[in-house]
Amino acid sequence: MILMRTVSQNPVITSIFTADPSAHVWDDGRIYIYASHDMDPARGCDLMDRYHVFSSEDMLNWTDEGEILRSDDVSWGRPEGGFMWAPDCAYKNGVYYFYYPHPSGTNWNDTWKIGAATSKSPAKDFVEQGYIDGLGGFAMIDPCVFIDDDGKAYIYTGGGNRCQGCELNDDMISLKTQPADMEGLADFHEATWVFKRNGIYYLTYSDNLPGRNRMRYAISENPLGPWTYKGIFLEPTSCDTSHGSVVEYKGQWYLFYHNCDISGAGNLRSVCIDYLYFNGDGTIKTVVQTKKGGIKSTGNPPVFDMRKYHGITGAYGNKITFHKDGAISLPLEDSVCNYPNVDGGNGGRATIYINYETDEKLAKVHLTVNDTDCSLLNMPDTENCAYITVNLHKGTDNIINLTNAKGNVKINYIAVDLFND
Ligand code: FUB
Repeated sequence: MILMRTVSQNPVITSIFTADPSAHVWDDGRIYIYASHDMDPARGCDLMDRYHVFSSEDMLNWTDEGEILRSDDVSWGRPEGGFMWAPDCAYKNGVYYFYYPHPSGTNWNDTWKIGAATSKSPAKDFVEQGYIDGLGGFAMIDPCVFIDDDGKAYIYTGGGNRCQGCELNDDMISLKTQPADMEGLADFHEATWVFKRNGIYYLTYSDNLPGRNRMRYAISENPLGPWTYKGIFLEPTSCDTSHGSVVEYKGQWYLFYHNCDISGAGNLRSVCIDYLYFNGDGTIKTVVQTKKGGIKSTGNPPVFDMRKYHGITGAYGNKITFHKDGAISLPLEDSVCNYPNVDGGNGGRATIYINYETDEKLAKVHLTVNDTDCSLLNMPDTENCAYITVNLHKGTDNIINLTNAKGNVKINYIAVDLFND
């Protein structure tokens, strides 16, 4: 059975750790999440290194669109990599602009810049375009780009108790005005998000409550303020950081945020979604954080065209148990399961679904594809399928390799769904 949700649950994405969700609805009618990726094991937020994008039509089932950028791709980035923090994406005149904070030097805290990458597609083929001159410096992280009804684009950054905003030029990667402090925010920490509803501009952000950041908001009649503080709308989650985006999709408003429910660890976070409601006067009601059934389906679940593979390996002898039905048990750390000869079609993106059983609360398996590291995959006992989108070669010589990283786990089979890129 491949992962298919008919009832919503939080966290939404369980197979890898994702944080800082920026959600956008694009012209293809789908909703996309641009998230940062907490690398497991974590070292603070230092090792965060790559961005995956997720999309959906029904809000319950999320396609992993694959990785769009990692620190190795950033020509001007710090030599040690990591620190690919909360991103955002914007669309203008046929181009998608992906914005991300990243330090340019070893001394990361003093060298933050806001990078930009562009593509003609919402979730693939992004090409790095350098960083935006005039932004950045100490703690100026968490870019948010808002495009107003008149087509004017604004960029906001902020961290370390300071939030700034300014207008972008039409090229979307240079500044039209000087960054100015956003006035009127109470207890601003980071995680700026700007949206507009009924002619009112909203600026949401996380506050400084020690170890348990909440989300607050302010409103204005202008995209660059001054702002009028309005209150807290997300109480603490299971996480010390808080970061979210507010989006309308098919007539309903949602809050995308993250918590630590899967890991129990502050730097291994997971994206969640809940309804967001407004009062008659435009103020925001406190978001109710749900575990199951909090939101309803808004459309069709995805259609799969799977090729199914059973594991073939012998290299690790008695560390692996083979089952008559083709399943393989990976009972020890370092036991390995190989899937050679996986058909990659014409080559390109493919989602690998791994059907498993485990009694562990949170088993973990390390995935490599053709010797490329593709992260640790979470296998919580509340699920039976983990999935991730990777790149396969053209033809049938792809090798998928699973190494047990934590806990006993039985791999029933993997299934591969090729994108029609
Ligand atoms: O994910 C790294 C950092 O943690 C983000 O940039 C902040 O907003 C906080 O969520």
